[in-house]
Amino acid sequence: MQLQEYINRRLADGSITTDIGMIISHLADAAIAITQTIRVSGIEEDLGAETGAANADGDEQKALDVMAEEIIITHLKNTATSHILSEEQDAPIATGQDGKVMVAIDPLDGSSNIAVNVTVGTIFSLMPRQDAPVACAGRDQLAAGFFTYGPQTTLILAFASDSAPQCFVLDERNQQFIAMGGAVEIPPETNEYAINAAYSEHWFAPVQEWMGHVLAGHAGAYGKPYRMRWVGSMVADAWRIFQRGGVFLYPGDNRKGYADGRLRLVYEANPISFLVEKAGGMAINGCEDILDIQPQSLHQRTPVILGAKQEITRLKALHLNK
Ligand code: P6P
Repeated sequence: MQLQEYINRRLADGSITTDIGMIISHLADAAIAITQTIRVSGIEEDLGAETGAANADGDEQKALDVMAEEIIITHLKNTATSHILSEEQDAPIATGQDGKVMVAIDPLDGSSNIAVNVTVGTIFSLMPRQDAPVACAGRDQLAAGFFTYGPQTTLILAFASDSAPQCFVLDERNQQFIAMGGAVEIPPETNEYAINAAYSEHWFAPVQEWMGHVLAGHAGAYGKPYRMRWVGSMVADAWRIFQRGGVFLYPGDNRKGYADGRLRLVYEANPISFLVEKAGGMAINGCEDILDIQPQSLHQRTPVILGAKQEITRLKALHLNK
């Protein structure tokens, strides 16, 4: 089934509004345009090159960060999107549309990987318009999802009315997203984790203790061997978890400025946590569900610990007991 047919069926059964359906359709068109731009990166222009500018959080901007954002904003201009809340902008962009929906975006997650041909992606969150315009708590999102630009361009998407996310893959022969597999479910148990172990000296006690049990394998409290993956693009690690299970951790640590980790609540953690809970997993900041956090600012960070329910339950207990 093509994505537009999937959207049309949801419109017909009343589970999504016309505004939501149109925004998703336009985001998909933007992702196709970004895919085509990436395919010629390094041929016509090095899109992994730094622009010399930095985004609101001080991250070095790459050419593709800027181009991806421009493509997305252009595609959203003709929808019922009232504001765009972007990682690349200090403040929300008012589109001038009298729409009921705000869209938060990380236009190009993992952009440092562009220059080395590793999967990157676009993360999006659809929220009810608020006059501030301030982002809602993650649990109140209208829809959320992300695209990956890797060996294939893919999409994982969930609406508020869904009981599970749905995945799509771009058929580049006809530029159509095609539904793949059924309802996505994260198995409650796993032996695969994603964390940047280079920071282990900086982790706080709960993560240190959990990792001690994990690395102890059969002799440890969890009694089994694990394996580790770390792509350096959250969308790539998350996509793997939605396909074969696992857990992802970017916890807070004692590095200066990293008490709440590196990832942003509104346009990274919230959309992916929304998908994770829809898929039967858990997403916490250590002690509480990420989706229950009330955003205080657009670029605020949060520790992110998400995926298989059994492991996340263990990690939550370790945080609550500390
Ligand atoms: P580190 C990419 O810059 C990102 O925001 C996430 O996509 C990714 O998981 C993380 O940062 C990688 O961070 O500290 O390992 O480079």
